[in-house]
Amino acid sequence: MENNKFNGIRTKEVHAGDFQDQFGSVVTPIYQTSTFEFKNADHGARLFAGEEDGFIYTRIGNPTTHSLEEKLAALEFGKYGIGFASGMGAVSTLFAYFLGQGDHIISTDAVYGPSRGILETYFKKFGVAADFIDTSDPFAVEKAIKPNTKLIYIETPTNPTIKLTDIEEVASIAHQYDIPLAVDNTFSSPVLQNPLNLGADIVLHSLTKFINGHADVVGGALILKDEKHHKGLRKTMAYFGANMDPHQAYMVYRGAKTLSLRVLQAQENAMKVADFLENHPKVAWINYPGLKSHPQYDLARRQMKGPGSMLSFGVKGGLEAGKKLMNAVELAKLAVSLGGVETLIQHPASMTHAGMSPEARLAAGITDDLVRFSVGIEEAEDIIADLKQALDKI
Ligand code: LCS
Repeated sequence: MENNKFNGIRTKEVHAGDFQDQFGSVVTPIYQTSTFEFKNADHGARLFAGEEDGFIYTRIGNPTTHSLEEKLAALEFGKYGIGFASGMGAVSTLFAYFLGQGDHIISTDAVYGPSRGILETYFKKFGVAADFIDTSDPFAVEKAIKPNTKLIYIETPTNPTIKLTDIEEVASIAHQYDIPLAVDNTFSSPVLQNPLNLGADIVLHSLTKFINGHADVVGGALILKDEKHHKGLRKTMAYFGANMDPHQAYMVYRGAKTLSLRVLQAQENAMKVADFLENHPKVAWINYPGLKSHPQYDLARRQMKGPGSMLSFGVKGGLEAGKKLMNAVELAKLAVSLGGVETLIQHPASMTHAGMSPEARLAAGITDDLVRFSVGIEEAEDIIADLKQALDKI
């Protein structure tokens, strides 16, 4: 299907990126091939020179992966998509492409643990400086800009503090200084937030989460409009061998067809779960941008089409009480990752964000009592009944 002809989001989820093969396959097949035969020597040379579109070698590109890339580009209102072996493959390629020795990057303090970890360890080793700040304050972003700042990389809402950054404001500041802005949109998915439409230059997704949605594949993507950066990022991806495998691409391609149905159902459940938790006497606090008590409720309404299905909360009695809760739930699975059809619970300070120093965690608001909850598409009443019986045991 030609992208941009039928524009409804569910239509794009189902059809964007499809192409017609010689057999009339309704579904893009898995092109399980590592390499592609050239018609003749000149054809091969033209493909390598970039003078003609086509496939050369699966580490650089593959038809199944390309279908997914086209679907993602359509969903995020971009021109180009690049698939990766994982979300971290996309993160590391993004940093390697934009940053070199002596450069500086600004990022969100509560960015996904390993996205911060790779800057604090590997990129530091190669002379790249990083500042992790509270990007929910646009003035703090402007203050942190240095002459050698080459990229601003934000996550909104953040994992796991569910704090928002105003994408439009930060994009406008970044562009005043000619700095590209990349946004990790994993927590919202393209259903609820479209950073490119808010001025961002690049969108990043861990496809492992909402877009695939079935907790059976790891994958990542970058989506953008700029042709030069697309070429450069794809080349960097191929150098690193961070490419997506065609079978993996097919799985995500299939999962993405029900993206809105899943995201909206999980969000409806999350509203009910958040209401239940906010009013439960054993719950000390809760972060969910769909609640009026969230300090950025108004920004969430302006910037997002809905508050999503990720929330975090603390139980009275702190970490020990939180551990009891995590051990007592029966329907929710105690596991990292998020955005799948199943409800998951985890403890960031000892799991996803354990790699950060305790001081950095506290500064970013990732307190020891914080429990993260990814609401699935099961019946809301069952998810709530499970939480209730677990809270009763504390
Ligand atoms: N960005 C965000 C916001 C994430 O939550 C994750 C993974 C990544 C990037 C990296 O993607 P991956 O390589 O895993 O596909 N977040 C995880 C989490 O919260 N629990 O387990 C993984």
